[in-house]
Amino acid sequence: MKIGIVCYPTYGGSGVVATELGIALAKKGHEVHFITYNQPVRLNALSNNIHFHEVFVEEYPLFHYQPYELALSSKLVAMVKLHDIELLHVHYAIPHAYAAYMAKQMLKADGIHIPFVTTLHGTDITLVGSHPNYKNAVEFSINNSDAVTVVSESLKKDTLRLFNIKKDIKVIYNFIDFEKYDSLDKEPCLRGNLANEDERIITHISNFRPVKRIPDVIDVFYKTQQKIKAQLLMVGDGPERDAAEKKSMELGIADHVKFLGNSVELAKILCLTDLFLLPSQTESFGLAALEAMAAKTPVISSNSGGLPEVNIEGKTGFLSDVGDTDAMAKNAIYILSDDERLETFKNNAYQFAKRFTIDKILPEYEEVYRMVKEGC
Ligand code: GMT
Repeated sequence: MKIGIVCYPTYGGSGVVATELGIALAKKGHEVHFITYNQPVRLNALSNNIHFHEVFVEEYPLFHYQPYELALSSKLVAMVKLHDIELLHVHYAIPHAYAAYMAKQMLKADGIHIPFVTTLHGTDITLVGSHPNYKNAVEFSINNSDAVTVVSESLKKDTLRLFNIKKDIKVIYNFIDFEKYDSLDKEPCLRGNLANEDERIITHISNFRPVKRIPDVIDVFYKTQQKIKAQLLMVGDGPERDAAEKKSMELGIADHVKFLGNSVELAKILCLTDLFLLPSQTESFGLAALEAMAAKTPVISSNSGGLPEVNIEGKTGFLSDVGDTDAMAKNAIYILSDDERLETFKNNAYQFAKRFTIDKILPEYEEVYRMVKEGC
């Protein structure tokens, strides 16, 4: 199939899922066209089957806001015609589903029928999409998609609760390409560069937005390191980073907290990690937690959104109410205080993550593609 993928090309989970999906589809012989404003950050596997088309938005003094949806829908029309793309798969509703709907209508006027699949990722529903400023347009573009997928049962419930949805919504979980993680076992883990031998390594990875509750990450670590010698690796960047650096200085733990910024070496960082922290306010799935588990890392998380579908209480880690940093620290200490127990949690995390292997998830997307093509 010739598939056009639209996504945010950044470090965010929706862009990562879209990119990894495109790479896997290309490996299976599909022709994949990424159409977005920058080359996706994880798109490092250029091959004959992968194409990238950049959407340009000209600066024009009249425009207070540059019309990205317009440029995107025009580009979609042009690329569908030029490359005979058979379907579009848009990740994150705003504004991608809206642009795909417009492209579909424009192509229809030329006698070309192109279906589009919309995958909802989380904040496009729970935080931004349901805001009165966007709600009508988001609801319209979801209802006019040829198929709609969401990344967890929890997000399906939220979508149905927040919008008047007339379409079937299919749950297709986030996934992991285990090849990337399993091959790490063959490389030496450079733990010594980041921590002393008697220290545990605790990691948090995110875009440091308020929804990730970065101050809670620092709190949990602060309470944990009072009982367990440890280092905290803070990976990623975003609006909450400066305050977190300041807080770790004020708490006198700055020597034990390393802010590494954005990294494309997540698998390598996770392979030397003992425990992953994800105390988010809301998380439709928690791809970062799954990536940690694939690297044999147990997870201490909040119990919000889809996290209980990924992190299993007392098995792959522990879940607590949002903001309950005492409980999170207590559970972190419990896992980290005993080598044998830590090993059991690590193995459980890895085994459970296998349920989300790309080999199982990819055919689910292919099935949706077949369905919308046949319905065309
Ligand atoms: O985590 C973020 O804030 C980024 C966000 C995105 O849309 O890029 O991630 C969302 O999509 C991921 C992939 O489907 C999910 O695993 C994340 O849980 C989800 N984030 C939230 O719901 C906050």
